[in-house]
Amino acid sequence: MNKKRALITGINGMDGSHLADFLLEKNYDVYGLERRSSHINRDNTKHIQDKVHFITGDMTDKGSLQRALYISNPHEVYNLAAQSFVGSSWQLSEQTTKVNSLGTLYMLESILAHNKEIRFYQASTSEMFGKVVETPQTELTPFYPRSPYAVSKLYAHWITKNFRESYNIFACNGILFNHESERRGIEFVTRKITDGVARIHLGLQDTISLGNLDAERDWGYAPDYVEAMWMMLQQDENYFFDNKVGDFIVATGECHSVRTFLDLAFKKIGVDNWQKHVLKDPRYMRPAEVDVLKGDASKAKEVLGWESKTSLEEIVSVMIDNDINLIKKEIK
Ligand code: F7E
Repeated sequence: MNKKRALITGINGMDGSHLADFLLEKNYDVYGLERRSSHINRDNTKHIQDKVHFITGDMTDKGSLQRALYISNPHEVYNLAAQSFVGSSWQLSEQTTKVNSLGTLYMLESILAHNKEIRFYQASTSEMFGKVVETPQTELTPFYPRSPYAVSKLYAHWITKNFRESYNIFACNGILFNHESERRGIEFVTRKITDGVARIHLGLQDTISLGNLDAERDWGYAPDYVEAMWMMLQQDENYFFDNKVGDFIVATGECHSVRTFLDLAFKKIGVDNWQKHVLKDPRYMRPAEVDVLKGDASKAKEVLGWESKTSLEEIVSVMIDNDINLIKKEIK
């Protein structure tokens, strides 16, 4: 049987690289869209560099998306490329909107023109629930975005749904709650903490500067979550169109504060009283905050058979071990 082909945008990001690992394991031909730059960052994909077909492109350049579809001729497209850091979306609101909203529209239009049979996954986000109107959040909970990032993703969510309903294409929105791994970018709070705690453990620094410690998130493990993305696109076609099962919450159903994350991280290096190591820095506070998110992934469990497998303790532990090793190599 011919191998299945998948095109992943944002291949070098945390999710893109975990999904590439997962699809290679499943014997897919994996194509990855990456932006041109004088220093391409393939830290997350260097272990699979020889297996992935990299294509230069940009979500804001429709011609490059058409070209990527022509080269890869995929069965499945996973749209993971984004300006994904909420904190920067106030400073970069236009770029955030171009990449996240228009980029998704360009990809959908390109798919329609290339081959309507392509199955499309859109990386939607729990940030769309923002100032939540009910807890836990389900696929039916109304949205209330609280950042330019969340607003841009809301457009992408609805245009994906609209293209599905208008053109009958197999398109899914995965509404993923926060998910982390050792490949997370250093600007996100979990990795910032595990990197900082690792440096404190190794005697390289004394403190970590953070913003709002009371924010609560539903944190899962990225490798578990990329499996849910894939499962969404494997649904039976008749079932998919008859039952309109396009959008799925992917979450653990548990929610913890940044403070609890700090507890777990410092406990891992044997420190109980971490308060003296954490400084509150107003630079990391956001103009509008999302206080608490908690997802109900019952539909994903029922329809896809998906469930989160990794506990927050395990995630923290893997991330800290990884950071300690990386830093040790860095200072050798
Ligand atoms: O912030 C608070 C911050 O930047 C989490 C992205 O993947 O998940 C992610 O978005 C919380 C916020 O992630 C610092 O205010 C405190 O309440 O790790 P984060 P995020 O904004 O939740 C969603 C689902 C996405 O879709 C996004 O793409 O932690 N916080 N102190 C801090 N956050 C950061 N970054 N840095 C701090 O110093």
